[in-house]
Amino acid sequence: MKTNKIIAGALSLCIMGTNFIGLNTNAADIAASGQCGDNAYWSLDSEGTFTVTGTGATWSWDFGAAYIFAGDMEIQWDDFEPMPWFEIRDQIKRVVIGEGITGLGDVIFWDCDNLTSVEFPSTLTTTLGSFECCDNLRNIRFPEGMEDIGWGSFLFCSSMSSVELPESVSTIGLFAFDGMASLSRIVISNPECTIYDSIDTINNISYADSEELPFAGVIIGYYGSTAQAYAEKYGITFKAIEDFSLGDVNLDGEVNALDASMALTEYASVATGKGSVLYDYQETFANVNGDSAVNSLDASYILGYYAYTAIGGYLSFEEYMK
Ligand SMILES: [Ca+2]
Ligand SMILES: [Ca+2]
Repeated sequence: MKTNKIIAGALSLCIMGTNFIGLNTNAADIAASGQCGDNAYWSLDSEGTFTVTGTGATWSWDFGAAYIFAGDMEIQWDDFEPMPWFEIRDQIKRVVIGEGITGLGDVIFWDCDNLTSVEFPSTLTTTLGSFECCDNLRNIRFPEGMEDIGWGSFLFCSSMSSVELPESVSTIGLFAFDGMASLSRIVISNPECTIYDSIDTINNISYADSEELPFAGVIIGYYGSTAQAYAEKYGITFKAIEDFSLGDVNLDGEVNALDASMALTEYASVATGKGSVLYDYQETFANVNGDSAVNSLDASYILGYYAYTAIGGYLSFEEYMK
């Protein structure tokens, strides 16, 4: 029951939004900074970029007893200890987590409604309730060392339509992707990922709605995976990674210029020393000629196949390549 109350509280607090503390800061030019972990520090610049630097995990904050119970709008403030930037959170537009940071704590970016993009470092392994109620957060790229998407990590992130998880993600906690109204697909590329066994682990709505409907989108994973078992248990549409066409780098069911552009971006990023921007499973779809690298040749084959199918070509990509 405790988790139910917490979720009810989180939802109600989302709805209450910025009026909830009655604050109206008009401080666009103020840069603020401080400590947010034993060895972690934060700063917010006048452009709205919030940066975390240092090493290790950030601290967690919580709303203690500051829950607004469904049907009972009383707030108990005694234990309310939000993150230090709580009152200026609407100024945060972009979050950059620096190399060396390994974990993001609970409700660290709670209800940052103007936050649209987040950059994670290669060192990050865990999140925990970190982005609850971020209504405009859209695209997240997880580092390939990401391991644990903890409890409520993206709860009520209502604008995020697609989530792709690298093979390194080994656990997805309760409510991690719950209440995500726009979510239409999630790719879980670790066949043995431990997915918390609840209909509310991945869902468009939350238990707070009266009906326990399953996630209305698609779960994409490998045959025989825990992702397939989870989808089947809760009546969610499942698509197998094995069934997508070679060249369909973003696994959207079509091979087109977007896929070619992803292959080219990968080539440019690797060639300039910035590292891979594709997950391992995406590279297998991008490296269409099966050599050692994703490069401009693959992009041109993808474009060629796109043109071929556009005029009615029906061979598979593999057959086309012969
Ligand atoms: Ca595609
Ligand atoms: Ca290649």
